[in-house]
Amino acid sequence: MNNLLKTLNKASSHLTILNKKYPTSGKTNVTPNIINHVGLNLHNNKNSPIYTIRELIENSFDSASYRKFDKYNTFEPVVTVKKNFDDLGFPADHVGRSKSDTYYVNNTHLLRTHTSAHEVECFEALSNCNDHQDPTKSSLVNGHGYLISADVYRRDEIDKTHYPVFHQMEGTKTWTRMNPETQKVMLEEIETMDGLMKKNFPSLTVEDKDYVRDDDKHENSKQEYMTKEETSLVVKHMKKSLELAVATLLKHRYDHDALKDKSFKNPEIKMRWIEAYFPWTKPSFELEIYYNNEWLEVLGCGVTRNSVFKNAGMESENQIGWAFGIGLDRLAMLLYNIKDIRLLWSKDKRFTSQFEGRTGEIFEFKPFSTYAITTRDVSFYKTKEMNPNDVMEIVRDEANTWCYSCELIDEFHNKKVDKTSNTYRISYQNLERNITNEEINAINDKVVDRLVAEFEIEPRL
Ligand code: FA5
Ligand code: MG
Repeated sequence: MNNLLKTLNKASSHLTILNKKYPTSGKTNVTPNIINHVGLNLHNNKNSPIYTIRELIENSFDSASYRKFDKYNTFEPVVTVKKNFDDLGFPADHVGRSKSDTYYVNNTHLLRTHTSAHEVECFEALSNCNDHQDPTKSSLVNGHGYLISADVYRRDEIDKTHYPVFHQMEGTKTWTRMNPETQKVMLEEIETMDGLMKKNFPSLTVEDKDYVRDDDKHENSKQEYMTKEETSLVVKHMKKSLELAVATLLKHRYDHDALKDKSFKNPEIKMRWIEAYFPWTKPSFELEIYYNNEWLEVLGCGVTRNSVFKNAGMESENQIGWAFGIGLDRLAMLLYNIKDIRLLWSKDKRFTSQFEGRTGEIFEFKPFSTYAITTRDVSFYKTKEMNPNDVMEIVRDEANTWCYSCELIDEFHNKKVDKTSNTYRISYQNLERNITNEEINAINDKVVDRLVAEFEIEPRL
């Protein structure tokens, strides 16, 4: 693996992803292990829980909409820096752009870090659609939206809720302003969604401050080109659509529990809205749900910025709309009670057999025996700047799914030698069998060798 990586980064002038050849550059940091995940597309695999979560959310969005959402589920993951960051207004110094957070193919291309990378091209497609009932009119008058599901890639920490590849669904809905029909359809849809909520989720409570800021200096204020009333209407439509989608998932799980256990009572579904920041929406929010005695963030969203419409060549002052991005893997883990994110990728029969032929169902995953977790501490003096994500990446590349977690557990400055010491604790576990100490030592030695070769660390014994 070590040599392969060197080949990728240094010697080889090209690398191939999904049969396409890309020239490499000094910025290239995508590893063979990551490239091996490209094309697995769990969101399109009927036997993966990710597929079911996607489908249930898609159905929920269509259930109350005048026009069904356009679905995009096969976008390839290599995109330009322009699509992933520039078009969305990411500032030049945003941490998301750094090599320690993002997998770069070369200077101009990367593995998308979120499904928002496809917003602009999907808006371009939307702006050319006609209304399905009246083809003389643009579909945007009465509202038209799209849903994109895809694999996304982030250089991140390693633990049981983080994996460098996960899946997101993006969605937006957009209308033409200043048109009496627009407002009527928006209000009708809100009413339909309200009706569905009251009927299907009588025990749902939502904590929401429910106001729109009208203060140009505030980061989360309404946009200048929209009125307060319009903003309010778009936010309301967005929040209802998202509450309905998430509540639908929870209900599927509770219905299953009730079927298994006659005394099971539907718990109260609790959600809350928090203010957030994204460069391409304003105002922006996050939705959290209360599940198993904890508040969990499930999605980010907001009112689409005028600049995004403009970048898609639309008559930007004429458009209003919302957008969201939701993580499918964490929702799957939550609803099926899958405790380790690596399991989603497992080919072990004890995992896959529980999902085969059960598309569309949410149920309790039955955990199977797990194997020992073995820990190794790696201590060293740093001789140059390094980011914890760089260490994680080397561990991930050498150990692949055998790595359960990796964390920086100690850092101190030794005044006598004027050096900073770091200790990382790496936990190894194979989900499918026991691994021997020799196997673990071999991997751990490779990790240390790589740290010496690439970061000139001085190992401490
Ligand atoms: C985004 O990625 C934005 N693109 C979302 C968005 C879209 C906002 C459109 C506004 C408009 P964020 O980084 O918070 O935001 O990720 C969105 C969701 O993806 C999170 O709420 C979470 O559910 C999931 N997620 C994020 N990081 C991980 C990870 N490492 N592993 C699993 N799921 C993750
Ligand atoms: Mg977030």
